[in-house]
Amino acid sequence: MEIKSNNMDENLDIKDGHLSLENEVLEQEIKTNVTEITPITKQYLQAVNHIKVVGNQYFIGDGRSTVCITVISDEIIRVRMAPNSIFLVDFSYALSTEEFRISRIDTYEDESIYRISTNTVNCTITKSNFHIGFSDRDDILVNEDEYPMHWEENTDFGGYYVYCTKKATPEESFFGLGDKPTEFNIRGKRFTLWGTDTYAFAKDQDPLYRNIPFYIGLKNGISYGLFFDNTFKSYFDFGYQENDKVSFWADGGELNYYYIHGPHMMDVVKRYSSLTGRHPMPPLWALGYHQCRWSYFPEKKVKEIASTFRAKKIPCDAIYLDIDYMDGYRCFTWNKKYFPDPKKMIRDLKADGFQTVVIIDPGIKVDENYFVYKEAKEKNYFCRRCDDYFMEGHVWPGRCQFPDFTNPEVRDWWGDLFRELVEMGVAGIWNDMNEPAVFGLGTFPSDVRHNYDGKRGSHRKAHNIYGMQMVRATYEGLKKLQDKRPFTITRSGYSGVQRYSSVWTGDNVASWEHLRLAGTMCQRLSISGISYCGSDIGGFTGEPDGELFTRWIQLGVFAPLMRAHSAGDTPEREPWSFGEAYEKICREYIELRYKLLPYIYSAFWEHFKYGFPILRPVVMQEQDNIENHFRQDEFTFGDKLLVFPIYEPECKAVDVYLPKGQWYFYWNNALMEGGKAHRVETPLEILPIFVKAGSVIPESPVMQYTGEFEIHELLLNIYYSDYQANSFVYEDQGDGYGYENNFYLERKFLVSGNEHSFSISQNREGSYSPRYEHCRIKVIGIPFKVNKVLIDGWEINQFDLNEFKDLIFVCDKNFRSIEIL
Ligand code: MIG
Repeated sequence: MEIKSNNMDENLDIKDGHLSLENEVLEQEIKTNVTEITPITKQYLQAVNHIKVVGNQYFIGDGRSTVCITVISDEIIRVRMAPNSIFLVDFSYALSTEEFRISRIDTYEDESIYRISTNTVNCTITKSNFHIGFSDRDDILVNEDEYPMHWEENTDFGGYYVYCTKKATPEESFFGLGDKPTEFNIRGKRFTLWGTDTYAFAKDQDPLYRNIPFYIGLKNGISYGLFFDNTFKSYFDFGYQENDKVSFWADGGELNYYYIHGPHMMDVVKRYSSLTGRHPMPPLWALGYHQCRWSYFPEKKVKEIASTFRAKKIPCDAIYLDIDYMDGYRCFTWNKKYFPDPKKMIRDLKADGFQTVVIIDPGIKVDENYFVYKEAKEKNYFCRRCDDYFMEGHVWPGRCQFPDFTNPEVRDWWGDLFRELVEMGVAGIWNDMNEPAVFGLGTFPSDVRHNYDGKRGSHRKAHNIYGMQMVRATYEGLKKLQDKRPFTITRSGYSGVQRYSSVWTGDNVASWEHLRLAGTMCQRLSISGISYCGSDIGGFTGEPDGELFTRWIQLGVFAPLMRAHSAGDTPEREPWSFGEAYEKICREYIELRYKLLPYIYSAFWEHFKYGFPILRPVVMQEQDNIENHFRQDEFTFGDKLLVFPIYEPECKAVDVYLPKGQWYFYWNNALMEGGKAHRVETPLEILPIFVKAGSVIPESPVMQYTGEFEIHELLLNIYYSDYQANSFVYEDQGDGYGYENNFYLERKFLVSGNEHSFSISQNREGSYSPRYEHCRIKVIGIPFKVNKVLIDGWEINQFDLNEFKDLIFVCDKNFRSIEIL
């Protein structure tokens, strides 16, 4: 590593090779020097006049301000700006602990530029104007400043509004930013990040619940990501104000961003998820179908819903209790009139294959006779206003106070409150209202103080991470209290929330427009690091008709989280609520979900282990094709199944674009050529699903709930291709942490075919061995007449061809190779 050191900056003090910023920073927090400077409008970085190198950090200054550029990995470069050369405490709720690789760093300097290069990215600083640019190994400029970074004194609160403006080229597209209810490609739009309770939100409404300051740019076939790790209210403008500029800015904090190189969108998303983490493996049951409503009560009603699922043979794994299960909406209590013996009810439900998930909100009722309130009050765990008054506000329980989840001690305490629920057998926790939502006010006033993990801050700084810290406390508490994998679902979240929870898209509406939004929003969440997501099937508010509900169930099969939910003032809404014709189709699709569970579980593993998003928009498969930048209806689940959900009433047919390669239409195995669109008929019972040629798709028999019975063989559907293709199938115990200690099985398949033969090889990783002994192999689409089947070199004499010419045979689960001639 070649490091050139330039003029020393007197403001920075180096001890043992480390910058000692801590002390200065603390001082900065207590005594800002606002008064010494006359209020200014925007200030810009000036010409670079000194550069200092400390390890992989490059401090570049203009005499007043300093920018710190850090090489995080070969593909990730971090940029921070300190207007008065004093950096804030370096602390982030977003980052996970993954370690990165830096192969080498080179620097280059001449009169006009300073350049820091890894083996994939160059970060170039133009000295005369302090513009920062990023280019790839071939010197293709990928991203560059339009203006030098700038800021403005915040005379009301201290600190600075911080701004960054970059160039947007005419063909550039933008994606990401979490849950925005708008078109998938966000070019031409402006957004705010400030988590908000948005009941019955409208298309294009902004902001919604989540705060994900990460976007992806794509131009000329090259993609990059930008993660602005700043928790203050922030803004993103993608060519809305001026078509050729992209800006992001925040009301405070540090201008602190990560440039993430591609060139492929998949690389960008994977690297972003290395930075901010991934959802651990969920319990297998949590990938089944969930039934929710505001609210199922009393106990009799809950049991009636559960037994109707079983009587009608509609699979279901989870049932939810919304706020009415509590005593006067007091968290961690039960309404004993409605639920006299919750432990027994939960046990009975479990015996019938149902897991119980209960809601917990952040508002704690002010009530001297309520143990949670008393404890938190004694321990001083509630949030306070600037003058030390408690932060009080009305939510469901009436007058409430709110734990400060940004205090690690509060998080520990909160986590432990779940002990009784866990002992009762509750399997999952649903955290709602954690933006936080307050009736009337919307949210907390900005003067509310937070511990912010000892770094201190007002609600201006903590608002966007409050909900995430709540569900973190919930998740970490559950993890300590049980050996099983926690299941959590949250409404609010900041980047990194995926380490602790699944999310749902919030209070949507029973309309066709919202069905389409659900499809787009889940894809967007998925590429924004939050793969474990879903929408309220059927629409939360309003009333769907049978057709809309059925189409939503179909979409839901292909959402990582499949949950139906509805508001209390709407008619009941279960898969059987719309008459038999709809019920039949809903059942078939929920059954399809259960058949696909081994595939869905494998796609989740691919997310957890390798960082692939579960839902993948078409642009991610073929980013060079500019038309794909605007495709938002179809997407793949994992990389083998492409679906085109139907977003319109009485839709007779759709034109589905299939990415290059060959695909089989799921319903009749017709082979279709990719790289073009195909017209597909779409009667209500048909959701267009396509399987990539060369795929190995594991299939489970239909069960009424996961683990209902042991399987005695695993079905592998193998789709012939005349090219090589990889697949893998993941299995483990379905719960617990064995997988962290190699106790799992990852089967890696390689298939390849030509006009006369087709072969399948298997390699296994991990020490788990499923109980069944055999695989039933079904090979679809063989174009030649089958004469011979060899398993590990031995010819077998038993194989069948069914009426569709699928080749079917049974073999040992540990086969190494199969040859079909
Ligand atoms: O003020 O708990 O988004 O899913 O059913 C409404 C009642 C509070 C909002 C959630 C919704 C939930 C509802 N909650």
